[in-house]
Amino acid sequence: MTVVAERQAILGLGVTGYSLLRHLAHAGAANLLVVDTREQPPMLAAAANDYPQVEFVCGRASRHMSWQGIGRVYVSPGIAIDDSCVLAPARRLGIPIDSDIGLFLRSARAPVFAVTGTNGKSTVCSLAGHLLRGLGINVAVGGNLGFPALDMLMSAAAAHILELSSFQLERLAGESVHLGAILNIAPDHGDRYRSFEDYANAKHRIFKGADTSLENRQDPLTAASAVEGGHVRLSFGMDAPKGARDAGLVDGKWLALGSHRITSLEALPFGSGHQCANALVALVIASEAGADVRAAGDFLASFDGLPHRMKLIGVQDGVRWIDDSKATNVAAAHSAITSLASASGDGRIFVILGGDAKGADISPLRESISEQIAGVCVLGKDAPRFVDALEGTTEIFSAQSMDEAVYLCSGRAKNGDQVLLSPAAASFDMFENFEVRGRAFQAAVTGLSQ
Ligand code: UMA
Repeated sequence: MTVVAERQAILGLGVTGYSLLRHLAHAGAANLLVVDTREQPPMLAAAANDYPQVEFVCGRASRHMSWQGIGRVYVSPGIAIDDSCVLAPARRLGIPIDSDIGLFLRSARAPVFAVTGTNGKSTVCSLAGHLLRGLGINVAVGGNLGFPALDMLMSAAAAHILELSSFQLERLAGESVHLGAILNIAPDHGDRYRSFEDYANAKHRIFKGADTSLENRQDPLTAASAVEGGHVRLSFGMDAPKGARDAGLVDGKWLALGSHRITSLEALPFGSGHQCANALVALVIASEAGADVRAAGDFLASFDGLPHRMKLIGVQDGVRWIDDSKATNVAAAHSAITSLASASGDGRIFVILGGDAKGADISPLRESISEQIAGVCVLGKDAPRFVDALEGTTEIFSAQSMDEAVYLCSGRAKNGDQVLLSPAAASFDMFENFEVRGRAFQAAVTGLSQ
């Protein structure tokens, strides 16, 4: 009898789909099918060149294709499984729906330390990786931060640090991680979830079956319920650690793991804000991964941060320009604006806001617009919603492009002022992603001096 290997399909040909194609082809899968609803998905040219034997169905053709004979479909995170028209026939046929993260978790040989949360997860994962490498542990870092999870399997790491978005978590079946952390939960992705509760539930999926759960003592929404918590329940927060493996601040200035003081805030290039919380999570992860964290202080201090997160990108005529393009939701922008205001004394601040607000309620941002915020420039698809939400708080002006936004702010800002790009919205209405938006901001600022 001849055994015919089942045909596997990949839905989505972005970063994730291409990593799935590489992984499955490398594992010897024959007869693969790649489907994408876009006419020209980003990785099509590269994938078709590398895998000429694979069938690609893109654009309009994807809506009329037959799913008969497909044994499994791996769906990219950008596709909402319940609402996808192209996936509807596959669902009707009962074809198992899988994901790159499910496949990664079933394949990984080293323990997986997974991090989710509305904000800060890429920074925490990168910082934990920096810390572990510095402390002598061979670690791979990947997931939602851009390096696809399956690519981590190509190196022989002793531990995997995995950033997970709600989109990736929502489609896991029985797979679990060694340690799952939730940093914070605030409204985001309102265009994808029916309710905030659905979004929070997707985040909490990280705790299911985990050996260890790590929650934020200052954010009750991150707390594991009695049924979801790992065998070991750990926490972090800006107060003193509760247990020997918890992280916290002692006497308001010592970063500590249990009773061990690791380093003082004075020795670090950041204050007691969210970057301190990020450092506390990284400490717990490094310690749980087996590192001796007594020497962690130097590595926390030498972490340079990630691009497009509160990065000073230039000083022109005494005006400081700060790129926080990664602030794609209201909570992130609120935190950026208020922390910059509290660190800036009386200096005036201009803020560039707007883009695709993903259906979010923008009105909580009114609280961020203190007297120091001398003006708000709005741009992008939801600019009128930002104007409505912030009316009466400060001067509000509109721009049609990033160049114009920078130009309008430069005309108002004087020596000693700061201009902050922290949009509180996704970038997809005007840019390919938040990185391209941040680079457009940088280019416009550079252009001011030319
Ligand atoms: N799309 C289609 N048709 C398709 C397939 C995709 O229209 O057939 C659209 C999606 O609706 C989406 C876009 O194409 O708007 C990209 O979707 P994708 O699933 O192909 O994305 P990838 O390129 O594989 O990138 C994904 C993550 N993107 C999303 O979840 C939207 C990346 O996170 C992640 O870095 C990458 O996998 C590797 O894991 C980005 C992101 O914005 C940074 N994440 C969101 C966030 O952080 O808030 C969740």
